Amino acid sequence: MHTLKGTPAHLTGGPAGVKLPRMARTQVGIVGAGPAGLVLAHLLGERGIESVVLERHTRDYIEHRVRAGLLEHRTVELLREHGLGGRMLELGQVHRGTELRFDGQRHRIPYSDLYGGRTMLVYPQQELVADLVRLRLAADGEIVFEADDVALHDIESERPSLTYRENGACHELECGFIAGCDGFHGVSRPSIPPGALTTYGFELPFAWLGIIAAVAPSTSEIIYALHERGFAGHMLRTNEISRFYLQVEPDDDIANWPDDRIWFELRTRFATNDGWTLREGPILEKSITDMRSFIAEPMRHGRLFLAGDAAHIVPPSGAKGMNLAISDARVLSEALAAWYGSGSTALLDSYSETCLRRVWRVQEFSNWMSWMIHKIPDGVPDASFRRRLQRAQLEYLTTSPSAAASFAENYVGLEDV
Ligand code: RFL
Repeated sequence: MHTLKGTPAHLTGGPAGVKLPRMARTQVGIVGAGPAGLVLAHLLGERGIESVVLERHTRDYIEHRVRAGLLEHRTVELLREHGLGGRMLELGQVHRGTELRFDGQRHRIPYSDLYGGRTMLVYPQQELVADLVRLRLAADGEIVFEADDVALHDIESERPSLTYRENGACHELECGFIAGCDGFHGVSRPSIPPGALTTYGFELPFAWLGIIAAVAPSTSEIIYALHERGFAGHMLRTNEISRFYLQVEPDDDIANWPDDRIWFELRTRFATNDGWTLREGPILEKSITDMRSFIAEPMRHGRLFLAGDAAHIVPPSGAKGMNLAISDARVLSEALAAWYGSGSTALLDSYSETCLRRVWRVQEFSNWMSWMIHKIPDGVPDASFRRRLQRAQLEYLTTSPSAAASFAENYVGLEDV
């Protein structure tokens, strides 16, 4: 019987009136039902490896939480190959190029032509999460929604466990391994002893005010616009709904942004010399998101493996976070399959290094892109010098086929990193 060493007092019968936990077992305990956790649960299930996913929010909440929208070619292929992409392929929009705007001029980068015909797909993250939940439950997979007070125990031992509360009752789940897929603010990474992880990161001096508007898109391809007032982005969702971003100060308050001001800024920052016009409509949602870079190394401690935003955050400019999360899930599923198939630890041992090669490549690209498309604030050291570099970068990217090809492979997603 598993010991309860390290278990919080409220689960060991400590304080009066609290029940002892109910014990269950699984091969892989997964914390978090985001893209990383759900894709991992599917890939493991396909290989006959059991898992239980513990998610702190309700099903309804995670199926409506607005997040990312752009899927790399490689992500789409993975989901398709594993039978997870039916609805995504039916409803997602295929994209073959993107537009960079500066000085009122429009520059198209035909990334598909530049990268062997590979395309991107626009499909909202919450739709993908809803698909993955539905398919997992249909395959008799176990997802515990509203799992409160999830805690990790004995992660350095061969019998790690998870404790949590569901409807007030305490549960303990003994696991072969734990996958920490609970995002940047989850409990998994902080369960690793201080000193065992090296972390890297900083806050970028920009933030994004993001809106969802009930209006048809004014473009058929994503637009990244740099204006002297700051960045503006036109993303796509559906024929009736569009997503826009405006660069704002990191400490700005959404209360400072009435709808009229948002549309004025979007109109101004997107303005072109050729009479392009922006369609406007009711704003359904608005929020401000900070931009951060963060990486924790290694992505493993004992029998705990971190995946997705739990281990790394990239600024959203390159639209990569969900793609990285799904890539980690794939690598981890292969490593766990090798362990459960043959007892080999080789892929588990190389998991962190394998993922981090891609993570650092994507981190570099996302930072490069962030500094290229945002107005560099006055307070940044050497701001005027950086602005001239930014100009050289934009001119090179929009005039050199080699530079555009390099952008294309990073944006659409490198195959073999
Ligand atoms: P998630 O999606 O954050 O899921 C973690 C899950 O864990 C749950 N959780 C817990 N559960 C139990 N106990 C706890 N203590 C828990 N703590 C947390 C959470 O409720 C949640 O359900 O992490 P995951 O799976 O690693 O996926 C990462 C992606 O969500 C993220 O990287 C992307 O949204 C980033 N991102 C984009 N990525 C792309 O690939 N393409 C894009 O176009 C793109 N655009 C974006 C983005 C992120 C943005 N924001 C909001 C930062 C645009 C924006 C504005």
